[in-house]
Amino acid sequence: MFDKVLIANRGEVALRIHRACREMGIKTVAVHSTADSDAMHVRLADQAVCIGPPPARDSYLNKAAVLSAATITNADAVHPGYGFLSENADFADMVAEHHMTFIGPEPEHIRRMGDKIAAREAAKEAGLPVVPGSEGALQDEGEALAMADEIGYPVLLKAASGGGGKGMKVVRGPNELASAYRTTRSEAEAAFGNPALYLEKYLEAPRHIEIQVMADNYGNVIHLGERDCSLQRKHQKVVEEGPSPALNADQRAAIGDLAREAAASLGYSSLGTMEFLYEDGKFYFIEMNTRLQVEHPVTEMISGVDLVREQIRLAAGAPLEYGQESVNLCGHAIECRINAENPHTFAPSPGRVTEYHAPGGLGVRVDSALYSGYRIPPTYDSMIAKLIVHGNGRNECLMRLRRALEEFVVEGVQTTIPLHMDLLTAPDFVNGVYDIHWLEKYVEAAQA
Ligand code: MV4
Repeated sequence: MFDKVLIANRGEVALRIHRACREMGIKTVAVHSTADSDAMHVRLADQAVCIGPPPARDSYLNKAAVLSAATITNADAVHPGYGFLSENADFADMVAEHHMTFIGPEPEHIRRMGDKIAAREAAKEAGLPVVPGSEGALQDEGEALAMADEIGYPVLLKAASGGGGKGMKVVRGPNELASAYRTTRSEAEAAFGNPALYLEKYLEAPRHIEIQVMADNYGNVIHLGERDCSLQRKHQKVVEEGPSPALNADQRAAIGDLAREAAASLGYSSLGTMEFLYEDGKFYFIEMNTRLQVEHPVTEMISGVDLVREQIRLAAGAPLEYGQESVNLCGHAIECRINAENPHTFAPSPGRVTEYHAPGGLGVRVDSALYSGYRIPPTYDSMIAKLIVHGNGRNECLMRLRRALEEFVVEGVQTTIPLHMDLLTAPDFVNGVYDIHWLEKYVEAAQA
């Protein structure tokens, strides 16, 4: 096992990784920008190295600075967390070249899944259902037109290097296609340096359901059920839950087995998440994430598995300690992402947290790096806490969420806690009846 892990991240996930390391007897190194000298992850780690000025590209995204910090502190592994360098295959290569272990999958798997066209082809080959669409990159407008004609409108043009909602355009008829093709292509070129596009049938009102998989270096793979992440706004998830209110036990087992078999046939190792759209009882693979995800606590609460611990063990070459038959999903979990933002306009609200009190009690978990007196820098993501509740069923979770949100005190900045309180009064949310567009419409209606 590793003796010392460098945590190449900040905020609540840096703390989450530190906690797993501590429980495993692994020493930790924090890295931080000059904006984060007083951050909780810096205070708790065994060692800390300042790696640059506030802008992420000069600090948390600075590969050479992170690698230097790992080298001078004698770390034997690097955990990238999520965001930043977590899905950067070149960085994973560099970590290996420096005789350290990247805590994640092989760089080739990161690279393959980062190219959404290659990911789609890989998923297809691995036996996963994909959305009807093009094969490989589109050659020109003519091919796009012919393909759209074949699968039927509406279609969605997607950039090979996109993901997270960037580089996509819905096309509702043939007259719109040529100009959409040209603008999406030049936007993709400008944003990602890769103009390649593909095309899929556009699903109008699906749910976003993702499967957590875990694979070792010896071909063993298990899945830990699904998370329903349909409640999102501008491609930012707001609430995630598991199990999905839309699935029954048979559907859950079927898609879980498919994801597991696909990961095995890909030769994948480490934690991974397969993202699907779900509409009219059918699943369609869209992307695979090769990192630890923000919403991983939902799975941890219903499975009892410490995903970060397992991710570290797998990277160290340890085998999975049990098979699928030992996975026992229990109860229900819901996560609310709490951002330092105006709860109506979503304008960022950085600044000093004058008072902080986190809720507790049975079935309540708070993942946050906040403390009373902490100054939230304006430079980074506005998520400041995740409130996760676990209960015997969905209704118990909703009751627990309401009382935990009532207990939560964050003074000095605005937060999205009131939005989560409001959501608990929305019948569609309470009944679990929502698709990927529901929250956006709900927020718009509230603003009108
Ligand atoms: C889609 C889709 C409908 N049809 N693909 C958005 C981000 C990227 N990960 C894939 N996305 C979508 N792909 C087809 N063929 C709708 C979306 C989409 C979406 C997906 C998941 C969660 C939220 C979303 C919000 C808008 C659009």
